[in-house]
Amino acid sequence: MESVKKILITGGAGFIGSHVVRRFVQQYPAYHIVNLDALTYAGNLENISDIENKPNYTFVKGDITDPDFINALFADHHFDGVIHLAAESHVDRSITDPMSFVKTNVIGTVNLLHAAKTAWANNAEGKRFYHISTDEVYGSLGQTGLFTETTPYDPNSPYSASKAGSDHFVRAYGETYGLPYVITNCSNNYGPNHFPEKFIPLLINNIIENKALPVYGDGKYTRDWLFVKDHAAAIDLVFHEGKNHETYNIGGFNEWQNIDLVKLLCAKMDAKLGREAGASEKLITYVKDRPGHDLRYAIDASKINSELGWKPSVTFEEGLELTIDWYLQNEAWLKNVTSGDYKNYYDKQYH
Ligand code: NAD
Ligand code: TDX
Repeated sequence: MESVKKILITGGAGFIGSHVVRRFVQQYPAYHIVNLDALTYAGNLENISDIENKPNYTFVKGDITDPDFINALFADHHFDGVIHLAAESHVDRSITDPMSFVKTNVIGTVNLLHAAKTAWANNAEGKRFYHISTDEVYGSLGQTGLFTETTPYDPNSPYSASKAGSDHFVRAYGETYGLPYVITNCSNNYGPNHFPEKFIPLLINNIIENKALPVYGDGKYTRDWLFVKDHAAAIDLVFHEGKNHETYNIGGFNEWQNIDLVKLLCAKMDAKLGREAGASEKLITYVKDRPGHDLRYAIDASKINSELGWKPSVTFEEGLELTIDWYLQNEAWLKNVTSGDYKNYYDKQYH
C-alpha cells in the first residue's frame, strides 16, 4: 500500500474515528487525510482540535446518506483509500429508532462503496476500502466459546443487523465488482472521548455526579473490552498490511461481566475522588433489561496476532487508569457533551 496518498476517513469526529484520524495525521505526514463527518450528536470536533491546523489534514462536514454529495466528493478528491467508521453506533438508540441505523449504516455504506467502485473502475491497484465493523454481527455467545472470522453472522439488535448488512454489502462489492476491501470486527472499545451514553463513560460520569449507576438485567452480561488506541493501532496495521478480501477479528482478550466492571470502576473512582471505600457501589441500581440483550461477546484475535503481529499494548488496569484520568482532567468536555440533546436522551432512557 505504499502508493496510498489521499485517504478518506469517515466518522473521524466520533469516538474511535478521532483516535484513528489523529494517528494517521501524526504518523503519516506524506498522506493527506480527509475527515468526513456529519457531526451528529456523536460527532465532536473538540475530539480532534489538536490536529485541526495540520497541513496534511482536511475536515469536510457531510452526510454519507447523500449519494450526490458523496459522488462529488470522490470526483473532487481522487482518494487512494477509504477507512469507513461513520455509523450510528448505540444499540439502545437502534431499538427506539432502527431506521436511522438502516440509513446511515447500510445506505451510507453502499453510497461510499458505489463511489469508490466508480472512482477506481479503471485502476484499483493499490486502492483499498476498509470497513470498520463490530463483533456484534456474530450475535451472542453462551458461557463458553469465542467468535472467530468464520463464525456465522447472527445479529440480534437493529444496530448489529445494520452493521451485518453493511459488512455483506462490502463483501458483495468485492465479489461482484472486484473492489479491494478489508473488514475488521472489533470488540467493545473504551477510552478518552467515548460518548457517555455508552456503559463505561456513563458510569464514570454518574460516579462523578453521584447519580445512580444503571445496570441492565442481572448484570451478568459479558463484554470483551479493548483500549481505543489499541484499536486504532490495529486499524493502522490492517490498512497497511492486511490482505484484500479478508476479515480480521480484533479484541482485548479481556472479558468482564458488567457487574464486576461496575464494582472495579467504583473502587478506582472512590480512590481517585478521595471517597470512602464502597461509597460509589451504593449507587448501583438494577434497571429494566435491554430487549434482545446479547449475553456474551468474546473475540478470538489469534488471526490478526499471528498474521500481522498485533496485540493490545496496555492491560485493562492501565487502560482504565488512563481513561478515568482523562475524564477527570476533561470535565469541560464531559459537561459539554452531557448538556443539551444528551440530557434529553438520558432523561428519556432512565426516568
Ligand atoms: P461514534 O458514534 O462515537 O461516532 C460515529 C461518528 O460518525 C460520529 O462522529 C458521527 O457524527 C458520524 N456520523 C454518523 N452518521 C453519519 C453520517 N450519516 N454521515 C457522516 N458521518 C456520520 O461511534 P464509534 O463508537 O466511534 O464507532 C465508530 C465505528 O466503529 C462504527 O462503525 C462502529 O460500528 C464501529 N465499532 C465501534 C465499537 C465500539 O465499541 N464503539 C466497536 C466495534 C466497532
Ligand atoms: O446503562 C447501561 N447499563 C448497562 O448495563 C448501558 C448503557 C449499558 N449496559 C450494558 C449493556 C451491555 O451489556 O453494558 C454493556 C455495554 O453496553 P454499551 O456500552 O451500550 O455497549 P454494547 O451494547 O456492548 O455495544 C458497544 O460495543 C460494540 C458499542 O456501543 C457498539 O458500537 C460496538 O459495536
